[in-house]
Amino acid sequence: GTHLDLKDRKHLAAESVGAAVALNSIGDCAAFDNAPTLAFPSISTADFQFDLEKASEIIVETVLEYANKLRNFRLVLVDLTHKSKILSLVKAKAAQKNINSNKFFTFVGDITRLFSEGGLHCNVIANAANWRLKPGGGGVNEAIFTAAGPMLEAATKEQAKSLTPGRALVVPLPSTSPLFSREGVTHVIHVLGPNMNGQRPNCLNNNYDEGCKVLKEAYSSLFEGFLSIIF
Ligand code: AR6
Repeated sequence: GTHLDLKDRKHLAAESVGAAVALNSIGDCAAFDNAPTLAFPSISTADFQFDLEKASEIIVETVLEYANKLRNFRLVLVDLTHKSKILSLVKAKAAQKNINSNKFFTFVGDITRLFSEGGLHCNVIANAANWRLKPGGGGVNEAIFTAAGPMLEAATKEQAKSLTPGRALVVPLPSTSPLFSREGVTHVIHVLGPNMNGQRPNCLNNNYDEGCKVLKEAYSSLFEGFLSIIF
């Protein structure tokens, strides 16, 4: 017959994501497939309304500083669609700077389903958090807390009650969390970026001198947190 059951559909979906992945990561070699990997969303550029051009500059600059520090690990910037402006900007800038594409690449997919739907092994994922470290609020924060289950909120509370802009918090994920068992994610790193949205707390009112400084700190704290896990 011509009808596909759910399993077939899932399989096809995974295949099409897989094809996109192959295009995404031309130049990858097998040796890096199981390297410790941090997947991270673009901090502050959606709900927090941070300028995309400035953010892309900071991402590439900070990745460059860390990419040469260590041999065997990967940093992956993730966004939901192929139309993502931040992914295009970062890709172009990373190519200009000749960053090793085995160590740093962009990837299209849901950060909570990178292995199950995208075939990408990531043992650590970053979250664009809020200062209360609470679930909800939409965006990647809501997606990660929902996918991880209530144990993420509990594990987060054990570490801290709030977060300052520019800081990151490493949270080990209980093995009972679906993110752990299904996706192989062992840690979530919450990151609080600078906020340019007047409807959200601590708005910087377009002060990009301060904003860029804080975003740079946020990525540095994130990458330091990742290194503290893998070494
Ligand atoms: N997978 C991958 N990337 C995603 C996903 C996902 N499931 N969902 C969103 N993105 P945002 P912010 C991308 O708004 O600007 C929350 O309410 C998205 O396309 O999540 O730092 C928190 O509670 C964008 O590129 O984070 C805070 O209050 C990136 O993730 C506030 O929003 C970040 O978008 C933080 O705002």
